[in-house]
This record gives sequence, C-alpha cells and structure tokens, in this order.
Amino acid sequence: MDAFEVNFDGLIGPTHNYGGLSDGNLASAKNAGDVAYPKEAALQGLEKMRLLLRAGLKQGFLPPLMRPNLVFLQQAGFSGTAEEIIRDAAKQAPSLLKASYSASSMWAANAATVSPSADTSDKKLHLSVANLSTMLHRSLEAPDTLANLQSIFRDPSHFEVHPALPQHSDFSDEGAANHVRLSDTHGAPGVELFVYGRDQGEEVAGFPARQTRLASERIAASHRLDQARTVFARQSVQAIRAGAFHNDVVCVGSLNTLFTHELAFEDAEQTYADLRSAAGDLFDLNIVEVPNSAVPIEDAISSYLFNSQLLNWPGEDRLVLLAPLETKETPTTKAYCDALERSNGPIGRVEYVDVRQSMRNGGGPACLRLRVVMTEAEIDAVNPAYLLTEQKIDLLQQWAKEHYRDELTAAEFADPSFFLEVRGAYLALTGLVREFAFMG
Ligand code: SUG
Repeated sequence: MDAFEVNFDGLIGPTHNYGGLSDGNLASAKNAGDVAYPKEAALQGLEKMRLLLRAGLKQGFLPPLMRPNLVFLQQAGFSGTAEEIIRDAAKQAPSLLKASYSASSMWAANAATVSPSADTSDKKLHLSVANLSTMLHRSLEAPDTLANLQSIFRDPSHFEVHPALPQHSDFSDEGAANHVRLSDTHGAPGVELFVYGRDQGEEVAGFPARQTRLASERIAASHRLDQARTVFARQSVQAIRAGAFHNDVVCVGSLNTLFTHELAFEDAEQTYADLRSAAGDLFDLNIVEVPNSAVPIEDAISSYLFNSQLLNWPGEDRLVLLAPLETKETPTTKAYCDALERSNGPIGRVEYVDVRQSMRNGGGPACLRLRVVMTEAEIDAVNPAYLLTEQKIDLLQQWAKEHYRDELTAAEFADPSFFLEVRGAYLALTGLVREFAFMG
C-alpha cells in the first residue's frame, strides 16, 4: 500500500535557553549560560517546516509542552501560587527551576518510537512515548507528550499510542533517536533497527548511555513487530564517549539506505549483516559508511552531518540529505558532502538548513522531527489541526513574533512576569490550534 512519511516537527517553545542540562551532549555543555534567541529559534524551525512543505512533502507539528512545569515543582515540594512557587524555587533550588523551564520537547525525535502499520501484526500504527529517564529535565516530558500524541493520533481504529515505559534506568528510552526504519517504499513492510547503549543494570563509564536494550525490546514487542524483521544493535562506546548521546548523531536511514559513520556501532559488520538478513528479499540494502579517516568522529559530532533528514524529495530520483549549515562550514564534512553529490550513490543532493539556535543545544534537523509513515487513510484520521499548510506556518510565525522574547537566559526564570508572559503565549497558541482544526 502507498504511504507517506509525515514529519512532525517540535515547535520551539518560548523558553528556549541554554541551560547546560545534558551531560554527554557537548553542544549543551559548551553553550551553557549563553544568551539564547527564542524568537529566532522558533522562526528557524518553522522555516525548515516550510521548506519541506514547499518541496511537496507532508509536514505536521507537535506543540511545545507548557513550561514552567509547575506540577514538577509541586512534586518537588514547592507550594502556593504559581508566583510563589517560582519565587521560592529560584531562591532554594534554581537548578530545579531551570529543569522546569526547559523547552526540550522541541526535539521531537525523542518524543516517541514509531512503527508504521506496514510493520505491525495488528496493522495499526504504534507510537510509544519515550520516558527520557536519563536527564532530569527531559524525564518531565512523557505525561504531556502522551496527551499530545493521544490528541493528534486520536483514532484507535488506526493508532495505538503507548504510554512511556517505567521511569527507571533499566528502561531508559529516548524514542526515535535510537531507531531506524528501512524499507523498499514507505508503505512496504520494513526492517526496524533499535540501537541501545547498554544493557539493563550495566554501568558504562564516561558519558551516559541513554538507551537500554531492555527498553528497545519491550517497545518492539508492544509494537507487534515481526522478530525476523527486527534488529537490535549496540551503539559503540567510542561514539558515546565522543559525544554521540543518541544514535541519530552518527547515523540516519531512510527507505533502503543507511547512512552511517564507521564508528557508530560496537560491531558494525555484524549490524550490517543482521540488517541484510532481516531485509531478505524485501529490498536491497544500501549502506553508505563514512570512514573515520574522511570524517573524524569529532567532526561528525560537532557538524552534525548525520543528524540530517534523509528525504525522498518529490521530483528527485535519489535521496536528499537535509543537513545543518554547520556541515557546510566544517571542511571535512563539506568535502564529504561534495563527494557524495558527485558520486552516483543513493544520496544525490545535500541541502543545508539554518537551525543554529537548536544546534547550540545539540539538536539538528533530525532531532527536531518525529517521522511518522502513514497511509492516506491514516493521514485522514489524524487531528487536522496538527497538519501544516503555509498559511498555518505564517500564523505560527506571527504568533512567535508577537509572544517570544528576542533574547533569553535562565536568569529571567526567577521573574514572575516572565511566567505571565509565557503563559500568555501558550494561551494564544491554544486558541490558534483550535482554529487550525477548521482550516484544512
Ligand atoms: O536531550 N538537548 C537535547 C538534545 C536532543 C537532541 N535529540 C536528538 N539527538 N534526537 C538532549 O540532550 C539541552 C538542554 C539544555 O542544556 O538547556 C538538551 O536537552
């Protein structure tokens, strides 16, 4: 059956800031405390969505989660009015206030793991919300992400939205950032690759490994995947130590092509063999492996070459890599991309996009989107408010221009008037989304 890849991008929220909250994410650590530009961030994200829409691709969005997360602050022992909670948290526990204000839900690739209906035995599209248990600020996302996904994928005859796995390090799960689907066409049955960094209970020295094999296995089981078409592979310790806190920092795949760094997997040869055997006679797998000698892993991570969207661009016969501008500015990755375009391999063109504000927190083009492969009937069953048109993008840009600050640092979080401002932005967005449902 024919199907489309719909990219749901995280709309970048008004509290976008550089909190330095993610151990092992080099960009987050490097830019900690710098001035962030929330308005510019939101506009950059929306322009990326517009680019895909104009190319003829289908594009949706996930609204930002309401921040600060007052429920979390209440759970942490603060009470009173919102203003009192914020004032007391600023004095007694500024790090908790910062976690409660994080706009991290913008990285939609971490919202959930998605299996299209072509891969599942009940022929439903399954989405499992990620518990994001490794980082405090991210572990706060799951309940509200679940509510959002339930309201978007609201028809139970087509979709099953699973709540997050238990919030325990044995079940650490970061969603689609550690998951790759390969297939002949989007609508054909595919192979699903789950990448994990550690086993349950295992201690890994160095930066945190944010995905366990147990979590990946439980998701594959609840999605009712065919075991013969499911592959589990371990991320290399070397990649994690170099700053690949998710597999999508060193690998991306689409259709029958896996674009990967040589050092992405602990046992690359075995992983490729497992993928080939799972693909069987469904499709011929293309593996484009980038050698460390051409692009050192440090450059791959600082430029985010692999955190690109690999797209089946209408009108082009080969895949297009939508890479961050930083890839063009890094000599080794630029040279590699130029060679890629000259080659006659499966990736025919590289397009560059400016998502610098997100990049400075470790989030490239691929982090900002959740891919959902859907049939026509499934698209019709989605809440239409969240499917974009250029008119809706214009309205969201207008909204951001009206409600977002140009500049922001965490110092502003202590000020209750910032809270009121942000609340105003969310209320206005709620109204806008309500209108979107009737705009086609
Ligand atoms: O989880 N950064 C995010 C970036 C997520 C990128 N996603 C993918 N690779 N799919 C993270 O580390 C930084 C927030 C701060 O420091 O303010 C942050 O959460």
